[in-house]
Amino acid sequence: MKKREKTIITYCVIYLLWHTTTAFSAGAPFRQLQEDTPLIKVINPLTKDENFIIQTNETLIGTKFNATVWIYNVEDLFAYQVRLNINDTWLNITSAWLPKGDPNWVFDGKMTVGLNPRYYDNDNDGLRESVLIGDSLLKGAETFSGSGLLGIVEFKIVNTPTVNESVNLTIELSDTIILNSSLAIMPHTLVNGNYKYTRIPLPSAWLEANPSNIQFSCNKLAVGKRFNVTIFLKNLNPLWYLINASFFLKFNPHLINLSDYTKEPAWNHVNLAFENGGISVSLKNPTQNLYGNFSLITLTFLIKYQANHPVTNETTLEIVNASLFGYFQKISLGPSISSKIIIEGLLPKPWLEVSPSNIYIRSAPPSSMGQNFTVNIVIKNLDALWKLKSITLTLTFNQTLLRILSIAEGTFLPSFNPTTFGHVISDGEITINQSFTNYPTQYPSGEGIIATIVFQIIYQGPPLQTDRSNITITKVNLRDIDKDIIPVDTNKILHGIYQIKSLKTSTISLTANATSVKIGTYINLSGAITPGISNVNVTIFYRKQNEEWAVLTTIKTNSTGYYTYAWKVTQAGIFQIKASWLGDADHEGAESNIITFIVEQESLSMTLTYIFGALILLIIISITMYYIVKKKRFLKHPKR
Ligand SMILES: [Ca+2]
Repeated sequence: MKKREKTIITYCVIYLLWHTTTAFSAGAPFRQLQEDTPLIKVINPLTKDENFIIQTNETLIGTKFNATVWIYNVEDLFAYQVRLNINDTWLNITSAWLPKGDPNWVFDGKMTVGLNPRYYDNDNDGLRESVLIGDSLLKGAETFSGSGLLGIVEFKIVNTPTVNESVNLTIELSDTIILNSSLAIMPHTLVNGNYKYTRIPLPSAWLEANPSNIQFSCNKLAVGKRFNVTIFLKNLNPLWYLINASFFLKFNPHLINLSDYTKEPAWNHVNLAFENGGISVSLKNPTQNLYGNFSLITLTFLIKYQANHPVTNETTLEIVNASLFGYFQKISLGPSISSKIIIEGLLPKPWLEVSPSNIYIRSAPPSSMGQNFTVNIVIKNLDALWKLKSITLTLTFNQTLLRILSIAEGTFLPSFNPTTFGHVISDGEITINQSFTNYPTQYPSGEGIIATIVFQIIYQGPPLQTDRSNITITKVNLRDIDKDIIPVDTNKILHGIYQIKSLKTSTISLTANATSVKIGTYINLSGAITPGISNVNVTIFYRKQNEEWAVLTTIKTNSTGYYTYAWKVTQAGIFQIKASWLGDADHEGAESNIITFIVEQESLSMTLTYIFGALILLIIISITMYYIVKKKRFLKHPKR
């Protein structure tokens, strides 16, 4: 097509549009509702319908709002014009434009004539009561089919009704023309807009945090747990036309922290700012008119702190400084409803112990090889409120030194309810599992044995070598009836340590100077430790026949390892004695041979000697007396 020809056609269309208005408007055949014909409709962009309803107790003079004009179900649209008429007592048409750049525009992205709107103030009062908008494609351009935007008109409120009154107006379409690519006029249907302004206040809305109460009990580890709180807007009248909402959510940041949030899809713009003592939330530009009860945002919190039982902490999630705006006015709000977060202090934590925790074996090799020792795995400080259901624990040990001979279930948990018990032994590791078969009727509390393990010593090093194996509780997993983890006081877990020190051997000798002594006399005992070890204790034991061993004395060795002791025997009978020493850091102790000896009563000959001696004395005394008597007589009767 030649440029000149194209220009002529274009001018024809413009002429048609802009100079035949009166002729077509008089005809009005397009107002008849016909199905399948294109529909031209005034649309409120806030509500997506033809109603422009303002309800407020305020005087919104000067407030501007937009109306859009749409066409639906058109085919082969080449050019259009639309006139919009209002009552300029109440509204003024301040602006109108073709929505260039808007993908909804029927001629978006196409070359058009680009006509400017025409405004009408027929009564010359300075307020425009009518506007004509339209445009045309250039000849040969691809025409539009479907539904799209024709134009946008801006109104300003210039008058409002008095209190408790309403104003109803029609935003009227007239003089509408739509042409197809043959420049033929297409029949169509019109739907006017309705404007209603009512001077009574709208009911208040309110913000509400949900759930209203969240509680973490003393038998649940709360730190690290997350919970959600949704902030709802309730009772929002659709005539508010909500466009933004902001509020501050106050809480104790020592107890909880915001970790995440979920934005509602209706909001184009969400902004969260962390401030001291809370979060400020700002929402803008919903994609639709929101009303009724709906959620604004869902916040995910993380628990930072939990006190110890019985202290309980709580924080309110308090909605303060809420400010919501509708398209025409600030939204009136009733009192906000807060959430309360209660965090009960955590119960005292249980822990596990290897008992005995210190296994120290000293012996000369290879005497400990093949020997056994037993350790118990004990749970301590268990509060019934934990509602323990199962225990899984793992122990590690040095499998070159030790091996497991047996693992037996402890009596603690079975004393409360029936249990299952199992264990798995792999390389240097035992995993034990014990749990109640059903929900317990009585929860275990206190302390007791979970398992009894018998270890066998399978290696002993050469003398003076020490070998060690930790018996370490590497994993503990206590679960409650909800299968939640029961925390364990890891600082108090007591691991086991096994040590074996290989010693040098020693011997101890014992000799006595007699096999038979008389009561009241001494028997000399002596001996020596080999190798000679000075200044160590030797204990001498004795027993009378068929009686228990008793300690006779403890004495020290001299510088060469000898010892001596003189025992004064005070009791008659057959005695046995032995000596032993406990060993020292490097030597195994030893026990001597047993010596038997007799302690005799005083002998019969001795007794006779005494009697004989007494007789002789008596005789001497008798003879002496005789001579004394005889001499006295001689002195009385001299010279007889
Ligand atoms: Ca006017």
